Amino acid sequence: MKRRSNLRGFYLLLLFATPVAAQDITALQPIGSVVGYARTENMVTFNCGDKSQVQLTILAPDLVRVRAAFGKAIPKKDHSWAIAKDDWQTPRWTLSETTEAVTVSTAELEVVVYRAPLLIDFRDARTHQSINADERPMVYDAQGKLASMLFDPNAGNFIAVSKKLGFDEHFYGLGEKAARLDKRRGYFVNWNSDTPGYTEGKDPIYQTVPFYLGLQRGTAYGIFFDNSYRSYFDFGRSSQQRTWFGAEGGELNYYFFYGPSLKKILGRYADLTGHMPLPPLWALGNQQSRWSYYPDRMVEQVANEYRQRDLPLDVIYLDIDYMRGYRVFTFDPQRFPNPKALTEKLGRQGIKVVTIVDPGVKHDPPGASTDGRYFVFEQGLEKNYFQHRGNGQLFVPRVWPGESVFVDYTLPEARRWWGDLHRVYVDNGIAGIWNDMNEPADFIDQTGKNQLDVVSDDNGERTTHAKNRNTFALLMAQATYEGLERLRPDARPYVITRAGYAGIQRWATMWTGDTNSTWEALALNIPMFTTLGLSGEPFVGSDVGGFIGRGNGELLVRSYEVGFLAPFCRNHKVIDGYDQEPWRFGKYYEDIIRKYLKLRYELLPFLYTTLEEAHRTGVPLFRPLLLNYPDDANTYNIDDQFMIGDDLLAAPIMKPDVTRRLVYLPRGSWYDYWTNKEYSGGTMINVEAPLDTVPLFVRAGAMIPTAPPMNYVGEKRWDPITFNVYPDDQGRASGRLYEDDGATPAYKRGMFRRTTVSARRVGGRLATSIDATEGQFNPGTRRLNFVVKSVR
Ligand code: MIG
Repeated sequence: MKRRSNLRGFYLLLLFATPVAAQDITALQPIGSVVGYARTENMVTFNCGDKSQVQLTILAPDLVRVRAAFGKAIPKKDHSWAIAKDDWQTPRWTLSETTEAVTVSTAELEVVVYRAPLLIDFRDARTHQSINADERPMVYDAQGKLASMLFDPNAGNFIAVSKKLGFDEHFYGLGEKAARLDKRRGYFVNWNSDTPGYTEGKDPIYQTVPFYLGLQRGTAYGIFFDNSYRSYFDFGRSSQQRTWFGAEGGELNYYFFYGPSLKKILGRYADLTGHMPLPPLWALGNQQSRWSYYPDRMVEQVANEYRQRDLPLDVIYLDIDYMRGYRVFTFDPQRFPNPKALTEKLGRQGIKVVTIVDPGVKHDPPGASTDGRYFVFEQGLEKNYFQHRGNGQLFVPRVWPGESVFVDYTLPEARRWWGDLHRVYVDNGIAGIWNDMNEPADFIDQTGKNQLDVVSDDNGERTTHAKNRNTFALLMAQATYEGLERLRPDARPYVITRAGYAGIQRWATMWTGDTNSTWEALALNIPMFTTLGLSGEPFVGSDVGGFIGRGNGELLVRSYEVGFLAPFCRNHKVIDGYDQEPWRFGKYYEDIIRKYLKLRYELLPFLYTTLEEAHRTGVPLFRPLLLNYPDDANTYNIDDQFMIGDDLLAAPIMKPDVTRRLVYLPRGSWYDYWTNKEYSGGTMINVEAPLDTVPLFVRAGAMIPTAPPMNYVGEKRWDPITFNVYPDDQGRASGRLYEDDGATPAYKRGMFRRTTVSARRVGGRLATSIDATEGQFNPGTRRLNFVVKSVR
């Protein structure tokens, strides 16, 4: 008996481990061969024997867009919710042809389109080496062969692109995935999903970013498959030769980015899908949340506790129980009778309040509830802004308020209305908005099946859920961001989101949803944050301490030892979970947490400088080592170390009872942050990491700006600003400091100050200098200190 059941377990395991992607794309119809082509100022359109068309658009020397339509002409209509820039200045390009191929060349890229079969090969224009090439022609499911396997058989035609899998090719990006950094041999689905308690391998989860980077021997390219339908990415899982991506419908539409550097691609991707704007500086402060702090007195207690214990805090969150019966844009009159008085009181302690706003609007017609009328439902219904099913019925999902409705955010006037509704928060002194449940989740059915016939206006196209699910959160966040911008034009909006699509960085910070309070979940923090950074989302974080389940002091401390360097640093806990504020496990743990929170505030000038770089260049602050060392293959799979900017390397402990670990230091020299002990890089070292110590290293050659420790942003001025000087082997170092008012959008008009500093050895001394300043912002007089960490 026993034996048999064991065996069954074994077979079950085998079943789950079998690496098959659901779709066999090799059985699908290939696009026809080229029979002719036509060119315009920035495009080449190929006509195929089967009436299909393929179009290349030359956007920049390193950016070419590929569109294809199967069995028909490329539609005139061309729209994407993700694209921020379409006014590209066409670079110089040429076209040449042979009997076999037509080649489009820019200064950096050569796109060879073979005629028969139609295969595209992207090459480096200087070396003529292939960077990325089709493994077979693009395919479409002309005969509906995959229909039975599709999530939504009515979505349209399955389409896919196959690329040759490099023998030594690594894959990064693809947004929010519960997976390791290198996606090689992985298979992923994109379909925004509410997945509480997810563990490594769970897929899909909350967000969809169909953008990935390929890296082979230091040379990188990027592909953004701008298709919001349920999509699939196979990085060599089902075949040794092939990587492919496809979608259940929509257009075959992708952008090809050529580096060769990863950082350059990230910059271009940010140009295309939008740069992250700067958040208010306080958003980099420490944040505390709980599902749910109520009534108002409890919120005050949490704030007081933080202040009495000398723990830094900038933000407290109000989760769903602040509302009157979960009605968004209301406050519960018993629990929060005077929200304005509350935010003012906390404001005097230097603490901001952020409220949650879910998409579910309570279905609440006049007379339906005994506790008053609900203007949001009534207005939205009257204006006809809510989603309907194909048969014209109002779509009524069930979420926290019970029966609810969702806004059709594809309607510009509905977005405006929704944004304006935030006046009630702004008038009550609420500093930011937290969008949750925006996959959108529906308790009736979390898969999305119950929503398939829901229609959105979608620019008058009236498309279904298959196209609109993955962009729902993007548009809701946009509505929220733009609303806050209109209501408070002098303040930078602050929006946090759970779901999203490519481009979400323009509107919101994100957090990684409902994690577990486990070591396994903590270990996922680093590959998830670094991956998000490589997917155009620089401002990310995870519930510090983990959301679901019961942690302990050790886990909480180790979690802060990662989180204190995450862009978004917020402790948050599920409603029925054991309390998790920094003091909950006793003084020993609290003291360590205080040390790291204080250190975060000291490092704010460095973090803010690096965040501004992310805003401007698209290169994230929280980085995998490979982003700084793309030609060092030792970095390609590091899931347990990260860097902040170019200079700070952290190697946290993410296992219980462990107080030592191996740390890989890339080439160059490094300083132990705590002891200033110097190490030569390019090797693995073994270091002590007792509970109160996260191994931290500074790159030799760096100058790290720090401020005095403080308990909230603005409590003290950044005076003095200390440049911590870590000279390299030649006795040189350099650094940067970015400053602005930290609150208003004036930085967009040049009201910032960027200071470049350097140091060099002159005889037996180290000479420091301020080399250049840029921008019109006047930070006022402040002392600049230079602290030299080594005498060499
Ligand atoms: O169905 O608002 O991820 O952070 O505390 C759960 C209650 C809804 C999920 C979010 C979590 C939040 C919780 N929400």
